Amino acid sequence: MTDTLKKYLETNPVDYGMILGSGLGDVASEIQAEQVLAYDKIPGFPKPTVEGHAGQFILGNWHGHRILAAKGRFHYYEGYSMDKILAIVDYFHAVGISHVIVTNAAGLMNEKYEKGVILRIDDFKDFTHKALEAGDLDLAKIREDEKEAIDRAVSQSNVSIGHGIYVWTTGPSYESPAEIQYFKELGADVVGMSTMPEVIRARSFGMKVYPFSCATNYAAGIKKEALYHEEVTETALKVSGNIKSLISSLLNVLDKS
Ligand code: 6GU
Repeated sequence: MTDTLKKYLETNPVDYGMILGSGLGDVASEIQAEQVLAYDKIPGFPKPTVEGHAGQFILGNWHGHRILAAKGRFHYYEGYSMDKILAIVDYFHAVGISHVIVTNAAGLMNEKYEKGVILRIDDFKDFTHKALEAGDLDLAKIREDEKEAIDRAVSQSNVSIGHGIYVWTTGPSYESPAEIQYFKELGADVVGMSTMPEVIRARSFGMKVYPFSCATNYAAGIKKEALYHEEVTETALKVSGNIKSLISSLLNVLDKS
């Protein structure tokens, strides 16, 4: 089997890549598709096993900007090796993408914010002890030019966002209230099961990275109510309009820089 998308991209190159997290697949509806390719049509590509992760690349036009979106990603808790977890970023690199927008659904710990907030991820904490396999941990921290581009995009959009530190855990289970209390004391703002290795690998390739969390639910013990899995997709869907606006203005800013 040959990879027709990669061949097509050799003659029709694309600058922007985007990874859509749990429940955020709807964000891709903003793209006028030029090509859609299921991951299982790509030789050697892993298959997502998680509900809410479609497992396809969508190449197309986002309000005048060409972009390759990955709908569905690979997680450590699915049993994948780091090579498989990084298959999407490695693919972006192989087809010459230079800027990557990375999104995820995460649990909120910082009570300064409310459920549904979008956060710019400024740095990561690795509680899996696997991140080094993706690259040097100092690549996790956002670069000044990336931060400036995001802030300019926010000021030109109708969306307000926060910023913070993301803790990467292996999953698949959520944390105990005591673990969340500990993460809070360490200065973390959101917790999730993805993104950190992708960001490190992308920066190690020299790509510009724009990482965002959508805080779809409060982490354990933050509020009296228990968390439930459907909350992730419910909130992600509500916030997807804001994410679309933010991405549109970020692409406008990046095109001009
Ligand atoms: Cl509370 N924890 C983790 N590890 N990942 C999440 C989450 C919580 N909420 C959404 N993703």
